[in-house]
Amino acid sequence: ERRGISERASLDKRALRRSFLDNLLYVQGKFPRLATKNDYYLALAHTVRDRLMQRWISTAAAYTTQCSRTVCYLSAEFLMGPHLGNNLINLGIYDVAAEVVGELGLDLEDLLYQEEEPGLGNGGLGRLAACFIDSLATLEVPALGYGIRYEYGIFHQTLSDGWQVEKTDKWLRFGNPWELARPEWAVEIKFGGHTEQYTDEHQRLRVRWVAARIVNGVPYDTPILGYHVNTANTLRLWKAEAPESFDFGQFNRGDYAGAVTQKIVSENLSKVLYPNDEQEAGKELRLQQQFFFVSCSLQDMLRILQIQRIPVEKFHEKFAVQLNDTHPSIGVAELMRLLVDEQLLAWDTAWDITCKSFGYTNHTLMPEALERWSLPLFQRVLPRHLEIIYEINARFLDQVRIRFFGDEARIARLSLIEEQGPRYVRMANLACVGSHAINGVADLHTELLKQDVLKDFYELCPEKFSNKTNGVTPRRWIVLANPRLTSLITETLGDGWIRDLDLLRGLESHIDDAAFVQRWQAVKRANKADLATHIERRLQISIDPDSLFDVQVKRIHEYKRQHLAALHIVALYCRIKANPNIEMVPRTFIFGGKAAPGYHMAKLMIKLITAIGDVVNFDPDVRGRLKVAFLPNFSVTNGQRIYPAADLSEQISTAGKEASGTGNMKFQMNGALTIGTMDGANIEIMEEVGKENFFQFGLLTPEVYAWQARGYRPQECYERSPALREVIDLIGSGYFARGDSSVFKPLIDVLLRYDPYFLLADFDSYVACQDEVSAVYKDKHRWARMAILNSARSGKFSSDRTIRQYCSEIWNVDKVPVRLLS
Ligand code: 26R
Repeated sequence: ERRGISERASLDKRALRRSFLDNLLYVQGKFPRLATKNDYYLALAHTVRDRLMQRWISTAAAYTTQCSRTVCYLSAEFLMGPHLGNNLINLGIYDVAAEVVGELGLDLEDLLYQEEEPGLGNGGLGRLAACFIDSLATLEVPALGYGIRYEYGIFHQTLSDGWQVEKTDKWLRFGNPWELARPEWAVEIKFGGHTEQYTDEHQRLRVRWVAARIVNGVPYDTPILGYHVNTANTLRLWKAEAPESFDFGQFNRGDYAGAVTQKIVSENLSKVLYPNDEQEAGKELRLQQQFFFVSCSLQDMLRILQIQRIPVEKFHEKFAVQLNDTHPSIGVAELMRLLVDEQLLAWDTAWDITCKSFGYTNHTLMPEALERWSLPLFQRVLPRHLEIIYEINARFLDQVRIRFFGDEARIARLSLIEEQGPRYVRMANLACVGSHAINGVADLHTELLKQDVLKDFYELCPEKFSNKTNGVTPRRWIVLANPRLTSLITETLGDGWIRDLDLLRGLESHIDDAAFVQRWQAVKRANKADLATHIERRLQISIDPDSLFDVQVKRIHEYKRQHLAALHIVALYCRIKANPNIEMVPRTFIFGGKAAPGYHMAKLMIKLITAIGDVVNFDPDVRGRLKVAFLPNFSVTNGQRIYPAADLSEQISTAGKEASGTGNMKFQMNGALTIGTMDGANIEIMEEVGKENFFQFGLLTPEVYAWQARGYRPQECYERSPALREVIDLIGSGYFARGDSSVFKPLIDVLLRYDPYFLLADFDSYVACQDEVSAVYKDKHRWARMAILNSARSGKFSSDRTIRQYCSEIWNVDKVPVRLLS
């Protein structure tokens, strides 16, 4: 053993084995013959956790003594995925851990699958936050992720008769070895009540917020280790609890049940993650959740300032606070309240600090996702914040009036308050006014923000706007998810690419190396065989690993157009039925994704896909050439099996609708080719890989706008295209619903009458492009070369690149290397 490093933190194999068995005994209280698989998982998790502690403490010590400038990433969602495998990789002990458990007769992969992933996010936005947290640690940047410790994460999806059924996600059922509660840093959060004016001892007029209710926020910390560095940053998630000190008796004298009710009401705050895509103007609990975690986090930052003896006037020098969409944007008003009402700073000083602290990232162009809160609701929950927002607005609009003299329409659009009809607080406007930087998440998205959604703010302050194209972490999405590809790349290039993904360009020079191409094909074939086995077990349908794996995994939404892919499958099916001997490249269509529980059309899209599968998979005429599999409960865990096995990545949103997409990048890295529209980051993927290595189709954004302006008649597309007509008529006839024509009528009616996402307009172009895909796939060697080039040119889409840009262009933070304390 090295001197100074205790056995409990040593990375050598003997020490790991001893810790593993020790933890089984002392943490799980089991001996091997009685231990369950989950006991073994937890013993291994604690073995890894022990080794994180030294790095975590060393990191905290380095940041505290150096008073480092720190990124605070505020996000209502962190979709982290399982921790164990990622930590093994980042510690560099994945292989030795596999040996240790292997020698005890266990299988590491088996143990990894025991972990219930923390599904504390809906999709893209939450998973982006997780990739960013990984990259920040790997780049050794001081950072804290702040969010909510939901007791129930995103619902678990099952299918019943092809329909989505939601089950609650009890992820904490067997405990969570990755978190530490820090009750000593709990904070108090106020709700409701009223405000009062008073004069302080200097005869100054001040405001006091007299709350109706107080809730405690208790932080739960999870260490986030970077890849092959000592940096272990913190993900700090807040749990709501009823305060012990709160005197319920005062309100419910002798009413014990009433006091218990109060406790339940308090704890409801962090009970459940809201599935998005729901009309939510009336969701009081969601506003309370947002305020809860934002106030907890800002108060925590003030505590950190105090510990480091930094004056509150330097808040913005210590912290760069990023708002992940508008969900945490109440932070602008809350920081003003903390600085003005509690720290007693002058308004102008406080406002300067606030604007210099915040940055705002927008993640959607969908108008229904722009958050607003009705005034009565807002007033009821946050009376003081409404006053503060009025004051911010009055001062802001004074400036606007001077710049745009007499332009009342513009003033109404910029106002933080929507005044036409029922009144609302506009959270995107608050975020824009209170931030020094505003960014979109792909080139096209940022341009559309400037021209459209945030046009008025762009015209007012163009210098605030910039683009930061999204990225994903190659540690989870290549190294952990695709060990076969990782070995091949590392044997070819060395392992530098894991920290510097641009080095994948080195693969290009191997494209004419027959042995390399053959190994590449073998990796993909093995990954496909694994997924085929998984699907056969789960869904009882046989899958041919040599068929083209055509994959669409993402949230189910009309704008993402899973139903366009469904129309294509039916078109192929019609060709077979018309001519059973037709030559056709065998395809396996794999779908995965959750529909918001209240989004009926999305649920019907799932039913359509499963219903098509139920016919196509068993029709003898098809002779196995088409298979359709809807994999239930798409999640980070399932994604890790799916991306590495894909041949074709479906990125087919209506142009101008998908802000970026990040799944598109995970597919590309793992050597899938993309069929896609010119939307979001697809455009940048095509720029990187070249047109000749990308299957592009569909209307461009300006064409979509032109069709809209002209008055789009989907019925005309239907009448003009015989193939489309056949497909629509077959679905409409009830063929996929045992003759019941009513099942898919709502979906068909929307397409023929309105088709707001232009499926019918893009159908012919999509089918023609898919025919091109099949033609290329027949030439296996050509396909492999294109796939290799896709991987080789995916360096831009590492979240390390994205985070470097945030660090230098928005946050102005530098890395702080950490020395291990012994
Ligand atoms: C307000 C409520 C209705 C709501 C709607 C939509 C809440 C949350 C969302 C999710 C949005 C904000 C989201 O996840 N956006 C996705 O962000 C990804 C990361 O930037 C992008 O890649 C993806 O294109 C975008 O849809």
